[in-house]
Amino acid sequence: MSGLILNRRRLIGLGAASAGSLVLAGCDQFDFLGQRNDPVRDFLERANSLTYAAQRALVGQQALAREFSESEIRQGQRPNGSTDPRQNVAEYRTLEANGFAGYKLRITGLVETPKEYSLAELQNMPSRTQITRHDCVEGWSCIAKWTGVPLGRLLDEAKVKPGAKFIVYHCYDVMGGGLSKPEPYYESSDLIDAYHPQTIAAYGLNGGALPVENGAPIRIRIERALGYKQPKYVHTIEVADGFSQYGLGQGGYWEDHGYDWYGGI
Ligand SMILES: Nc1nc2c(c(=O)[nH]1)N[C@H]1C(S)=C(S)[C@@H](COP(=O)(O)O)O[C@H]1N2
Ligand SMILES: [Mo]
Repeated sequence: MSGLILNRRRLIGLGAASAGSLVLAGCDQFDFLGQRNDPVRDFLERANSLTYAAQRALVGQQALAREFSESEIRQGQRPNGSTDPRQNVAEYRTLEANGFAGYKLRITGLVETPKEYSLAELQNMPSRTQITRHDCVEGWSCIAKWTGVPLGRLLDEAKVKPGAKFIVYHCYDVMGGGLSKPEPYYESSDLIDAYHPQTIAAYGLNGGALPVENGAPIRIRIERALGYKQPKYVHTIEVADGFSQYGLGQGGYWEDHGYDWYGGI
């Protein structure tokens, strides 16, 4: 897989450290990176593959993200990005108005048995709770307690087919792009991150239900990745052999607008 990424991204000898500090400058400031031939975007893109290869080699495949104690939770999880899809997504508005009783989390794509889970079904499955730190590229962090179903269990129930390489996470919220070409938020990960023991489909935050502003009813936590790789408002988890067919082809809404695909920390 890293071979594919290295080819596609034309690895050249750029310092991962300097790319990292550039990324830390922030989400919102990078809106201009959506422009295809922006020099800063090109720089980030070339640095990506190096970051991916270097980080995968350094951290090992199943290294755990640091977990914290209850006393280290200092504030609520700061809402960022989309915080209320009720405003412009009718389907989401209806689901929320009914306490998400009609919500289904779908597992589709390269699986032997496509699955659908209601929120209650997910809440009745064996869960995992973890206190971790969320790092946004805008330069802020929050320590929070997340509860959810290990994603690996859901993937196992659906039985991932051979040939699967990526998981694509589809969200309800629409980021822009106009009426003719709406851009729903989406993300993707490799199978290593999807099956990582701390990767969960989360429905709980700091001991309560996950609020709308933080991604209700389900958001994915991939604890060794940056904030934008933590998709909120997820309705479909699609097993795929590539991600070029989704969105603008870079593996996520923010990736389509210039961010690193791997986004590891
Ligand atoms: N669906 C969706 N997921 C999303 C976003 C978004 O706008 N829409 N923003 C991302 C970014 S940049 C961050 S930092 C976190 C914010 O999560 P929070 O609101 O729970 O703090 O969600 C990520 N996942
Ligand atoms: Mo973020």
